Amino acid sequence: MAELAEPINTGTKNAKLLAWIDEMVTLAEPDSVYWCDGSKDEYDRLSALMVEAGTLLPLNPEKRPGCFLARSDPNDVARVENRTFICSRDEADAGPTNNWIDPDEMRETMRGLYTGCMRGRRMYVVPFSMGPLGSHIAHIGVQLTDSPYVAMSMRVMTRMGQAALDVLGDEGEFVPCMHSVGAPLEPGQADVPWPCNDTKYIIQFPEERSIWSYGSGYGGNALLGKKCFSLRIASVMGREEGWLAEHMLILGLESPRGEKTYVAAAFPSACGKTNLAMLIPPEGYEGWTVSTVGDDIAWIKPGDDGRLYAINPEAGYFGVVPGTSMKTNPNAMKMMERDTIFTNVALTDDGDVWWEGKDGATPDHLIDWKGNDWTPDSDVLAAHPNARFTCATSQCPSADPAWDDPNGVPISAFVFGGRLSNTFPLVYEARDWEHGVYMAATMGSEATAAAVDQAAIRRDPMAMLPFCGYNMADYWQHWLTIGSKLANPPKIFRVNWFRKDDAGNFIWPGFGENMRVLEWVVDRVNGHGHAEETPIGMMPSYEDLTWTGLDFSPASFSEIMTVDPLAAMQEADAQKTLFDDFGDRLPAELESQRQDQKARLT
Ligand code: TSX
Ligand code: MN
Repeated sequence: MAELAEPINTGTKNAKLLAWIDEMVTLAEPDSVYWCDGSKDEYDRLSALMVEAGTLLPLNPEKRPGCFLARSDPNDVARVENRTFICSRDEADAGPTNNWIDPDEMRETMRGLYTGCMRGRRMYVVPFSMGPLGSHIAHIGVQLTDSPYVAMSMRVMTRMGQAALDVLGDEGEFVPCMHSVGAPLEPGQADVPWPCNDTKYIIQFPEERSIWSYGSGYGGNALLGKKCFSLRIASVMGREEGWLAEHMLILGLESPRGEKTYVAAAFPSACGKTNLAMLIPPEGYEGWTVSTVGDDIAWIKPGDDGRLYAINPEAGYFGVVPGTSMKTNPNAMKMMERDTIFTNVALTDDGDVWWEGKDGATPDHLIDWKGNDWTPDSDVLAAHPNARFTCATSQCPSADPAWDDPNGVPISAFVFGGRLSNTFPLVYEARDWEHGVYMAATMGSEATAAAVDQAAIRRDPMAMLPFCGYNMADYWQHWLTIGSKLANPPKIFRVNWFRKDDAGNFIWPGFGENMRVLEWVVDRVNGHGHAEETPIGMMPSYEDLTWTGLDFSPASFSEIMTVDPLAAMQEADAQKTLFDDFGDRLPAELESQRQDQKARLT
């Protein structure tokens, strides 16, 4: 076996960290402990180790230099929301939209599962910074894990290693993140390429700001800096400290006049967030530049000037691969040409990767994500629909110059979107901050695939349903409070790229053409865009958008923008069910916004 040198700590005297590691080592009984320094050399040694173990397959260095393919256990392919718990002392603090178990009971359960869980394995100590090193918006975490795949991925996804320990210092605070795949090895027992356990728990303790994860090595279950820390725990920190942790992409829009505007946008899953974050403007927008700060998470803090400043706490992308092509996201395609970890895509005969939706012809033969032979006649998908690429932010061709700026970027607009076949228009603007919070709180999306027409709308307030670490009603109040304190709050918009005509076809061409909507958003926030007041909010007329290079008629615009007052009233009525779930914790402002909306529709 390839060996990792220097498995001992030389990096910190932080007493709280050392005591916690001692406690976890005693509990989990790993064979050895390795402190990650975050170097490229260490990354290379970790990958060599995993190639030997069969966890990683090196791809053809001519086709995909520096790239690897990992195939997960077929039962460990996505986040497990029904195994995810917010363990606050009081159940009401987790709220009706989160799973809850008493924290003492949960700690007992987890201690039981963790006992001896790392036997026969090495524990990696993974210090990391969420956010630019030393940024006043950033925070430090330390993950303990028995998965080298996780340690390696954390180097891509975060600022990981000695540099994070240096920021932590001997007295600094960190979020402890305990992780085990839950697959101890008996002496002499052979390992498997993707160890995991059928029993899975993803636990957040909001009061002590800690994370305990067990049984999964995949994505948000295991890369604990991402959803667990940067959204669930950080949302709690943000409420206590007066900032926002949001499930948002951040993009920069520079006009031909050199005016730069930053927008943060929240969408539920399967709406193409990464594609929007890396959008390439269409024909007619030659003088414009769209740049990417982040594609998934934003930490947003009020600045001294009464504006909001955002950082992307992550340092890498963990993006869905299937559906990505030169048409949907050329920047992502370029980004994953090298130094990328692919998980659960298909393997071509010449050592490259393939997935459904990739450009070009479908190969005659592949090895599918489960490791089986595959041909176009096979009745299974070659790549898992949730197959991912793990790749450094610095490799993104559209990376914004300020993506690593510790001060963050000023946010001028919040955009909230969903996948909605009818009723909801292409774009509209909130009347004011409170109205915008109401619009965002009631947003929703249709489940993908499955039912074709009348797909059920799943409410997903601010796209935070699976990610808010406390009572969603308190979170809405926090949004209202933040806005009320801002001298210059961002404008709030809703968009819907997914409206369909009577024949069931998408009306809007989507992708790069979304730039036309973003230009109107930029115009509005910079004070030179026109809008009409309507019962649901401020809306553009046909002439308010630029149509150069696109054949989109006023009739089509009318079809995608028209809101049937009866359907809008039904929607406002349906929102009551959502609000009622929160009882008297619902901010009165939101019910009053709903009533005002109904009154305007009457
Ligand atoms: O990502 C998407 N975006 C945002 C892009 C910047 N997708 C893919 C969603 C699944 C992840 C979209 N799909 C978008 C969109 O704006 N719009 C649609 C719907 C659509 C799909 C295909 C076409 C038009 C609209 N037309 C043709 O392919 C020719
Ligand atoms: Mn996400």
